Amino acid sequence: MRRLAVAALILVAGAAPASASAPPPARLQVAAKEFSLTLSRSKLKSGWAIVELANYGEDPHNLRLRRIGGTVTRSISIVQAGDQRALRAKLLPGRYKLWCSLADHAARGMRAELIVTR
Ligand SMILES: [Cu+2]
Repeated sequence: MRRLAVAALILVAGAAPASASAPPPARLQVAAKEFSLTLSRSKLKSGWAIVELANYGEDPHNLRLRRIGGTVTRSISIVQAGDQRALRAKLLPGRYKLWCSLADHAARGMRAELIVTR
């Protein structure tokens, strides 16, 4: 059993490095201001993605990202005015809702939708 586990590890280690075979992560910038979220693109291909929240406003904002029908909410915590922060996530195909969860920001317009294609 132990020998089998070691053999499996060697197999995994021998696989091509991710950088050689996997495509680079898709990138999405979410520009936040009072009170809107503007996506740099409305569609992404499924797989690894880097989502960056850039705060062009005057107030702090955060970002929540959730696939419609999904159970996981991904987050970027509060970003101060003029700053930015990113998260890395593996996105499944579907429609995603993005919003700022601070106060009533989403209701005032800080929400957007993203389509992730196969
Ligand atoms: Cu906000």
